[in-house]
Amino acid sequence: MPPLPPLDVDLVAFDTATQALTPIAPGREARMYVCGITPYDATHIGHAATYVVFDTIHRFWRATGRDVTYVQNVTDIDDPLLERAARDGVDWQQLAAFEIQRFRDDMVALRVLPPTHLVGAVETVGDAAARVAQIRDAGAAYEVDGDLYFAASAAARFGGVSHLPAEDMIAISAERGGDPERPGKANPVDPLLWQAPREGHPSWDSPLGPGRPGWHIECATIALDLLGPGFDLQGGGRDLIFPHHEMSAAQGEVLEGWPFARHYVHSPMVSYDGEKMSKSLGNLVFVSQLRESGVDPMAVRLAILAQSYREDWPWTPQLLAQAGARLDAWRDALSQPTGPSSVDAVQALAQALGSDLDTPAALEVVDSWVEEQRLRGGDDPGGPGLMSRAIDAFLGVA
Ligand code: 5CA
Ligand code: ZN
Repeated sequence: MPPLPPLDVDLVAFDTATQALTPIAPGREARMYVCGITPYDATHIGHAATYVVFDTIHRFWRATGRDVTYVQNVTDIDDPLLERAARDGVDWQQLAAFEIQRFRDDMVALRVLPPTHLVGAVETVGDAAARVAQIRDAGAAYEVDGDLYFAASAAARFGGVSHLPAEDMIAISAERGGDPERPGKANPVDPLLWQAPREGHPSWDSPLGPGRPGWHIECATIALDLLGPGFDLQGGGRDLIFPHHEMSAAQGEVLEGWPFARHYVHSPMVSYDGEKMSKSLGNLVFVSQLRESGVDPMAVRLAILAQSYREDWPWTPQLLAQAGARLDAWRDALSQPTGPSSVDAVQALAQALGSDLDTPAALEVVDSWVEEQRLRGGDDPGGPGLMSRAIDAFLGVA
């Protein structure tokens, strides 16, 4: 992070759980958990947009003088990963390792600051098993044909993240990894905590017997073990509100008390060709492909930052063209030896980001300074330098 003068601004953002604008981590320290990739295919613009949103929060905290602990997982064992590896006749661990490296290269190119801890589910199977045992000992688990399920009703605040009616929960869980139809469950939405070994699937030995952890307990375990309960922000795309973040929060409540996270912030879904960009639909624009075709990753980042995190948005080639033109104009203005003073503009930039992470407004603050430089110039020798450092620190644009 390039040095900046002290800026006394807090972050206010929209909390999914309270459905209200809320100050997040106004103290000296911030603890954030963001759900990471399932590494069976390349990073697409939707993933990139999600990690840029949370990187902008990460950068905001660092640029305003906070200590940040940022944890992100990698779902490096999961059914879609095993299916893709089987389809392509490759080892699932090699596929995961390859895609994790490609993801990291994409993030470096987009200047997404690395999390403090990037943790694979495979590395923490033992920890997850210990958490499953703790939930079972608390009386919040039950068995169905050898598999262990979480009794969501054991958490008094269950429902407090998504606020969905029961019938919507059932429908959505069927689409997102759940098994509401399975006979023998206490509640159709209850998720797997520990899955007994399946034919042809990897499994691990544990005090619970052999098997592997369910998806939600993996993230709850990593968040609780590395951040502790009541961490400041649980993040991820909006597609994770239910069941993933609802279930992690409920398991966290049973394990360590409420709240699992103080706040829940969700990034919008990026669509392409009229539908959510997703690996299962195949309507994808990959960051790595754009890079290989010579696109400046900073233009990709600016195209993402030009969108509000509060609304879903469509990716289009025009967005990239507009971002490229903006980038050229900024670089031109910033490469001059002098310019207008940028002290007030940098304050306004921080203010815009603090006010519900208003990245479009933050870009317009820079645009105004750039336009002033183009039309009238200025004689402040520190103007372009301070502006460059603020753009680098807050927006991650070089
Ligand atoms: N491994 C799990 C989280 S523990 C997972 O959802 N992986 S993922 O690879 O499917 O998605 C990685 C991140 O990108 C998640 O935060 C997800 O919410 C987000 N994401 C997925 N598709 C899109 C999209 N089209 N637009 C924006 N964000 C997306
Ligand atoms: Zn997760």
